[in-house]
Order: sequence, then structure tokens, then C-alpha cells
Amino acid sequence: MTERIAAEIARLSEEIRRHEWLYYVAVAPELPDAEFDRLMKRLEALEAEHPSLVAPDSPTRRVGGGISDGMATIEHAIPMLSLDNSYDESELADFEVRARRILGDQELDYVCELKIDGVAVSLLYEDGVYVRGATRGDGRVGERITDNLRTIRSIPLRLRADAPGVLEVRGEVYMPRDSLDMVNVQRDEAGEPPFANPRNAAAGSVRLQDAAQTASRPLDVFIYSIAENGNPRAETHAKTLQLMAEWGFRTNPEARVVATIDDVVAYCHEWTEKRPKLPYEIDGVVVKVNALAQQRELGSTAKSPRWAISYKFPATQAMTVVREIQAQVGRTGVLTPRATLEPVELDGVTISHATLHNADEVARKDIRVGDTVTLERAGGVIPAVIAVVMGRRPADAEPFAMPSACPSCGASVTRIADEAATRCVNPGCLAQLHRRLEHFASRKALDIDGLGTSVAQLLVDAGMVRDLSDAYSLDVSALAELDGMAEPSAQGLARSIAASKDSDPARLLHAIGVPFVGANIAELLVDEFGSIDAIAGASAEALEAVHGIGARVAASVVGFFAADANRRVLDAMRRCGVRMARESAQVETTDALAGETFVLTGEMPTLTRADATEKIKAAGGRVTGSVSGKTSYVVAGANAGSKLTRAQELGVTVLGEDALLELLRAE
Ligand code: 1X8
Repeated sequence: MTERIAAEIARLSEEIRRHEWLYYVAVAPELPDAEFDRLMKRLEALEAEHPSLVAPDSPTRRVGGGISDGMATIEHAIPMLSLDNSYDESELADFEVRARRILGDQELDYVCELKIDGVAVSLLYEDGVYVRGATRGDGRVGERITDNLRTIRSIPLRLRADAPGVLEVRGEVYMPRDSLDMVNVQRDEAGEPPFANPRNAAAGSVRLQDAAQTASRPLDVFIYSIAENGNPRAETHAKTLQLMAEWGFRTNPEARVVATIDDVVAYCHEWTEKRPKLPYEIDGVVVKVNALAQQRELGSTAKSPRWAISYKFPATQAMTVVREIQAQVGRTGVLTPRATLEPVELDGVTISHATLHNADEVARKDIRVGDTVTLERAGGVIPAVIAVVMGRRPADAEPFAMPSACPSCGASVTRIADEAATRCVNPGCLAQLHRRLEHFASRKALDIDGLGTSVAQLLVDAGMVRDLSDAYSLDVSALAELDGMAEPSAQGLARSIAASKDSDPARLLHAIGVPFVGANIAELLVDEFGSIDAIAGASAEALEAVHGIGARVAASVVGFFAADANRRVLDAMRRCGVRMARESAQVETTDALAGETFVLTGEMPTLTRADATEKIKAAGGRVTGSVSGKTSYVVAGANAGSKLTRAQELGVTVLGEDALLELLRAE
């Protein structure tokens, strides 16, 4: 009996140690946090029942964390404790019960704060001057990262008057969501793997060997506590926050003093809802007893204070099993591996598939059928597999290999040198046609309501669409007879297809799927040439002469329109009344943005590129394709690319969609 439990404790300890190393040292966690907490709680419970089996080096005997080799360390005069986690209302209520057991019926209020998803740091000031910065490390010993932290603009190097002579504060360094997208584009260009989430990005960035490199990472900080060694200047935590702000620290504006646990619960619910609107990631709420005298009375265990608890939001991470990996054919024939998963709930949504991007990515993460994997929805909407839980790999799991034949048409596939892509090059492949039709109708292309992936599949399967122009000669009664298509939706589809005939030609150019011509480039070309015909007739030189159009795009456009099949499709669309040229726009214009030059990059949350361009032009501004010293603003959305990097190098002001709209309103 005891032997079995001893073995279980040893196994759990080993597993926990490995995950601690993965989390804190390798900064490549495999397990969801909640799963890790579960392992730890199980070990704690076993040890509590069998105290004689507790090893002196058990993971439960220390504050948690780890130190990587090769970095100078410092000892925390006051340990940096971790917080006890809670996941629901009853656990918050238990927290109050435990506090009440010690405090009796003293009056009790709480401060609720956002739990920032970054990396905890300590900052030391002497005579108001920043002298030392450190990571939390294992809570007792941290890594000295003084110079790296000095590069973060919101960390004051000298405090405002009347700060204490010696002051150690603690806070969370984080990477704003937008910045993570940008950093990942740069990493991609440099051939480095992307950061899976802002926490890994922040942790990696503050621990770089070269402070100059840290300086290039867009990091920020919120300071949330003073490491006190007696004689606090304040009587409450709320007052401490206020004092720290007065001394020049950046504190989070959302902290709130509340009187009851019900209010705490309400704050947790409120931020569960509002969380996606924040420009940074939070993973929960931190609840602290407000009165410092009560905090002292409650004290701490070896691991965490009894006067604080974290409430963790419902998992944005989950674990599940990969059932199958299939290659999916995209509209240009590129094969994308996609995992079919044991359905699992993540953020209230059931996830049963995840894209694995490309064969290189699958190989890098070594994802295999049968593997248990950790999924994460990092702020965005697309769930990603972040890691394989190696300890749970079945013995017979085989590495994934891309198929050598197209899973749709069976034609053999080719691996494109110097692209990570494997491609089906059969022009008659129906899977490609399905994807092309889906793209044709998508929101940023012709925005045809009712023509999503499943209807596109129906039309292709029924042979009603053989090329894209067939969309304009569909027969409503034939549509209504399709399985899964009711009469009213057939009518609605016919109407939205008809309405799309009058779309801006830039949308049409994007929609027909010329390789390398996205919404952005299509806009530039139509702006310059005014019509599809003029573009089709332009030479490579004429195309390349357009600002923002390179040789690769020019060659692709010429090649596309040289193909008879493509010309025939466009001619058929023209005969159906699809608009091919831009009339001069009849929008009301101002000159509020006269002389200002804008460059658009990435995907904005609501505006299409055409919308944004139209609005800027209507206000008298100019939209160009590449960033230079003359650019006034770069408007960057998700997945912004090298233009954003260039803007930052040149010090050009970068706006998000909100800021752009504000500018347009203000003018
Ligand atoms: C961790 C964090 C704390 C706070 C915010 N974000 C965190 N990640 C806060 O107190 N506002 S406190 C904390 C800890 O004590 N380990």
C-alpha cells in the first residue's frame, strides 16, 4: 500500500518537475495551467495524508519556478510568493471563510485587480534611483535582469519626490496583444518559431542576454505591490496603489475596492466579459484583503499569502487528443495539415479541429495522431495546438508525413522549394475550386451573403459551378432543389450574388484569386488603372511602375491574364453584368487630412482595406503602398507585416483601427 503511494508520489513529483522546467526555464509549457495545478493539488493531497513520504526536495516544498543556467541571480529579501488559485464562486467563498476564521468579525474589504498574463518582476530603488531588476525565479532566488528591464519605458529610472529611501516594488511585465502579432511577424521572417502567447513572449524577452534586443521588444509593466519589511506608509493596499502611482509607477487603472465576496464575484464576471476588449491579456483576477494590518494577521504559508487569491478565468487552454491529421487543399492548391480532435470545450466553444499550418510546423512540434496536446486560444479566435504532452504519447505513435497525392483529386503533389508549402498543381482539382469559390464570396472579397463553405461545397459537388463565373448564371429553381438548400435561402443567395455584381472592381480583382494579389494590392492596382481590363492589358513594367507593386506581383498578374481560361471566366462575368471598372466616386469629401499619407497593413477588426482607403481619401488623405520617411501614419491590423517593422524603424506613427476612426472623426 505505502509502496504504491510512494511510487505515485515519485511519479507525480517527476512529472511536476518536468513541467516546471518547461514552464519556467524552457518557456515552452506543455500543460494548461489548470492541469498543472491539478497535478500539484493531487501531490499535496497525497503528501498531506502520508507525511512520512514527503521528500525534502518535493515540488510542494518550494515556492515554485526555476532558474536557467548562465544568468546572474539575486536573492529576494522577501520571497516572491505565488497565489493560490480558485476557479469558481465556491472557492472564492472558501477564501473568505478561511480569512474569517482568523479575523473573526472584523470589518473586511477587498481590492480586486486584473491578473496580468506576463512575467513577474521585482524592481529595487535606492534614494529614488532604479538599481536592480529581477525575475521571480523560484520565488526565493531570481535572475538579475536590471539592464533588460531598464529598457522598458514605463519603468521609472528615478522616482518622484518623497518615495521611500529604499523601495522594492513588484509587478508584471507584459507584451500588449498588438505587439505580439508584430513580434511574431519579425520572428517568422528571421526563421524563428512564433511565441504562442504574450506570456511566453514577455518571459522570453526579459531574459535575453542582450539588453539591446530586449529594447526592441514592445514591453510594458503594471506595478501592483510593495515588498514591505515593516513600517508601511499606507494602511490599506488601495492606498499603496495610489502612493505608487504618485511616485511614478504605472499601476493598472481597473483596480477596485469592494466590500463583499459577492462584489468580488461580480468583478470576476464583469472582467470575464470585458477581457477581450483589453489591449493586453489577463488570465484572471487577483483578490486581496485591503487592510494591511489584516494582511499581516493572516500571514502566508510557505507558498502563498493567505490574504490573497487569484480567480482564474475558465480555461482558454485545454487538453485533448489528436484523432487524425488530414491534409486540406487550399484555393491555390497548397496542402495544409489539419488536426481532428477529440471534441473539447475551450472558452465555451467546442473545438474539434485545429490547423497545424504546414508540414514544417507539425515536424517542429512533432505532433502525431494519438498525441495528447494542449490547445490555446490566445486572445484571438483561432485555437492553436501549442504543444504535445510528451508524457502521454502512445508507444506506437508515428510521425506525421504529408501525403504524396492530393487527398481530393489524387494528382501527385509537389513540394515548392524555398516555401514551406506542398501543393496540388492540378488545375481541375475540385477541392481547389471549392476553396476558390469560398474565397470569392468571402467578406473581404465580394462579400456574398449565404455563400459560405457548405453552400460552396454543394454547388461544386452538384456540378453547378465549374468555374467562378458560373456563380452568376445559377438558376434559382435548381438551387432550391439542392439538398440542404431551402427555397428562401436559394432566393436570398440569388439576391446577394446579384448584388455582388456591382461591387468595387478592387474587390473583384481580389476575389478572382490572382496569386499574390490580396485586398491591398488589388486596391493599389485598381486605384491606378481604374478597371480590370486596363490591368489585364498592362505590361509587367507598367504594373511595376505602381508604387507598392513589386516584380513578383507584376509577373503574377501578367501570367494570370495571359491564361485563356482566366480571361474566359472574366468575359463570362462581364456578360452577366459584373462591374469591371470604377466610376469616379460620388462621396462627400473634405480636406481635413490633406497632405497626410497613409499606409495600410494587416487585417483590421471591422474595416476592409477598401473601406479604410475610401474614408481616408474622402477626408483628403492619400493611401500608398510602402512606408517611407514621407509616410504620416501606418494603420496596422492583425498579422501586420514588414510595413509595420519599417514604420517602427522610421519612427512613423502607427495607428490601430480605433485610432484611425478617431482621427477621421476628429478631423
Ligand atoms: C501575480 C499577479 C498579480 C497582480 C496582477 N497580475 C499578476 N500576474 C496584481 O496583484 N494585480 S499579484 C501576483 C502574485 O502575487 N503572484
